[in-house]
Amino acid sequence: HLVPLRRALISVSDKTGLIEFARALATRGVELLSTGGTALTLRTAGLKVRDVAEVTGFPEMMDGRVKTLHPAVHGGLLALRDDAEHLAAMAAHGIEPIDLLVVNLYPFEATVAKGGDYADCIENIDIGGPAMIRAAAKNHAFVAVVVDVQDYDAVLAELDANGTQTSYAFRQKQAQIAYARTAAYDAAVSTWMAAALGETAPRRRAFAGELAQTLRYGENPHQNAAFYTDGSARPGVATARQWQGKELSYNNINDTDAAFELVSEFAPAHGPAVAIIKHANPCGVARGETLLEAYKRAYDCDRTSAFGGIIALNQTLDAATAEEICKIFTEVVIAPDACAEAREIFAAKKNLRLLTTGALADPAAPILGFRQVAGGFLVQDKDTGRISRDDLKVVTKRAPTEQELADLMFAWTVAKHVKSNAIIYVKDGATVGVGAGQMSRVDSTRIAARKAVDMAEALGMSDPLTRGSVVASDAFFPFADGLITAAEAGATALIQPGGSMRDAEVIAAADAAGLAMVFTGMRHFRH
Ligand code: 93A
Repeated sequence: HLVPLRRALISVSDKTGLIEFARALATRGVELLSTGGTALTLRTAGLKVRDVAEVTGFPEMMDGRVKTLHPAVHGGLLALRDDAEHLAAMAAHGIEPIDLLVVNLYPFEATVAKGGDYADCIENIDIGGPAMIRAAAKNHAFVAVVVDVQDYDAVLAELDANGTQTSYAFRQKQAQIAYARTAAYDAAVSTWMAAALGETAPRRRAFAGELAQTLRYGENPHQNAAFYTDGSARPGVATARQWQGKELSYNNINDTDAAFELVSEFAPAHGPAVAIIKHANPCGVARGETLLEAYKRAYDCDRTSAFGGIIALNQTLDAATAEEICKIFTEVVIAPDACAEAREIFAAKKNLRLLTTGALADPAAPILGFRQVAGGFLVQDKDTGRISRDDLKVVTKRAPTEQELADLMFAWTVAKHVKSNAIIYVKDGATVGVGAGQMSRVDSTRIAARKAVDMAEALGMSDPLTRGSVVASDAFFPFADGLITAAEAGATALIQPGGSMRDAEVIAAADAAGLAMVFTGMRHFRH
């Protein structure tokens, strides 16, 4: 049913668009009530406004911690207008109905994001605002609530469509949005406190994000989808600047994240690195003397799959690499930065999306990972596990050579970013075969080797690049068959966690084939 809008309480920290909106309400005959700063802004603009302090009979006190927490306010928001007892209580206590509540909260998230100290963040936890929002939203049978500057125009449109009244459908929709806001707000406070406590274990946490973008569709066109950001400052797809190209799709965002998280493992100090991603798995990762060389080598791992892929670079995109990338169809390129010349080269490719992040992500920084199951979420720490050469245990008669060791470490780093069962062949700092997401480890080993043979044929080489390569396996080989397949493909050294019941058998097979093998003691499942 329609409810006339006679009185509005406006209490906003973000004063964007406030004066125009309040004036539009006043013009429509709406009486304005406001808290200190908001009232001051409105009065300065020449608008007539009543102070909440006048309504409550109490001054704002305790640094503003107590300004609207009063029955005169909450009664006005919560009273049922068709309930005789409620109406009697209003009359007895001089409580006036409030028909519209406009609140945006103390900028808690922004205070955290800009590195506010503990006391600063605490002071920016809004209490009165959420209390009023929740009260107004509960009473949406009679009260409309607005928590976002973006919704001001919708309120005015609603009033104009209904003769300065609000419809039930409108109030209900606004109430739903209001609870999303207070839930996200409290989740941000809890998340910040967990961090302040140094708690990394995902216990008793609330999760919420802010809607960043409604997506055209989800993984498939018949699925609705949206992108929510959690307000963290981690460089990546959520915080990147998009220079050109169409809006990112659901799959683009997912793949771009996988690409950038992988390439962020390679510190620029150790030279350029490039990762090409398809369907969230790398189809080529390489280092090079130059970025161009790294890109070409990554591309040569699996040219077929690289078509329509997503490319991540660990340093500023230069013109030469941009030229080379333009030779085939690519969906997205993400890098810490892109030089002006490179951006100009890309400008000719209207559909290519270019994202810059300002920096690489810190692979060691603790963050949470989520997965949905029917009826709940699985939450875990992101896999930040890393090993150094000192952690490796040589288990074969032959120890890896220096070159093999370097490649084993590279392969192991890539393996962490490949869906299990993951098998990665690497030669001279470039993947030459990736086997991903198979239900059996030996199949991943075979597929990667088979693809290397195909690539060799395509490149006109007599031998597949797996000859003289090393192999990483994200989890232990349960049997010797996978290792034997790798050896047949030409691998000379292996890296794997170890820990199988049949380790002795696998080690014996490695020794028989003259392979060097190291155990990491750490597993990198990724499902
Ligand atoms: O400190 S509070 O939690 N105590 C309150 O009673 C209260 N009422 C409204 N903060 C409170 N507010 C918040 O003040 C609003 O949510 C809004 O963000 C802000 C507006 O203050 P001003 O009008 O003085 O700029």
